[in-house]
Amino acid sequence: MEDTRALISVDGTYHQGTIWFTQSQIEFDLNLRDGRDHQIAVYLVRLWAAERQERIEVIDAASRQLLEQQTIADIPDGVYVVLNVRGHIILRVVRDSEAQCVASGFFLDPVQSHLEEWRSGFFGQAGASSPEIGGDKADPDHDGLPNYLEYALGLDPTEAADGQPFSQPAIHGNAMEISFVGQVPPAGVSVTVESSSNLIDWQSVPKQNDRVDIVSLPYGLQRTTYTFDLTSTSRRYLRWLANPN
Ligand SMILES: [Ca+2]
Repeated sequence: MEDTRALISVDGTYHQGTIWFTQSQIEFDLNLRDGRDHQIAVYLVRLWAAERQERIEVIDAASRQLLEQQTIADIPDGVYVVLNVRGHIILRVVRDSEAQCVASGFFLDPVQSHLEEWRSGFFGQAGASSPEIGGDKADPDHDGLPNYLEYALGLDPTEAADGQPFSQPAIHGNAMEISFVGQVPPAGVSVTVESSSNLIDWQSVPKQNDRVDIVSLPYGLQRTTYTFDLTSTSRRYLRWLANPN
């Protein structure tokens, strides 16, 4: 009969009662090179009837400084010890009782999408999960550009100063020209522009005699220049939209 306290196999077909165990301590060397916070979990389980107490320590690999520790008194029938870590750390499981030191599983948070990485990179895990801060429509730097548009345009959503990436409009005869330098939008994201003469009726750009010119620049940047025909109207309002493809 399977012991359901044991971790389930990778293919999900059976419970596998395997553990690391020593008489003293177990160390995992974990080097997270992306500069971001990660959530990790260590699964502890008492598969046989020995009372045991363990301590989980997170240690900076370079300085050997103790960053965090949690003590688990009398390990129950399965517990996940969850920790938030970043950089190069040593995760140490230490025996705090007479019994052997054991650990049954070790889990790293799942691979994030490009957007999720962008979001947690700027806002941290707590901010990224808060709709008011990390939500697609949130504007925590109050520059008028919602997060998803900042993502699409390659801007910093925590820095209002870079939220005005557009040139001043220039008038040439019956045409108005405005340009924007930004990153090429990430894969899966489309950026479109709409214009209006009354802020009520909006139409996609370009229309009729409008023109859009895109010039590739070094370092993954591009300059997009919009030229609008003002023959039939004296006003053109513009809005930028970003949406998943
Ligand atoms: Ca913003």
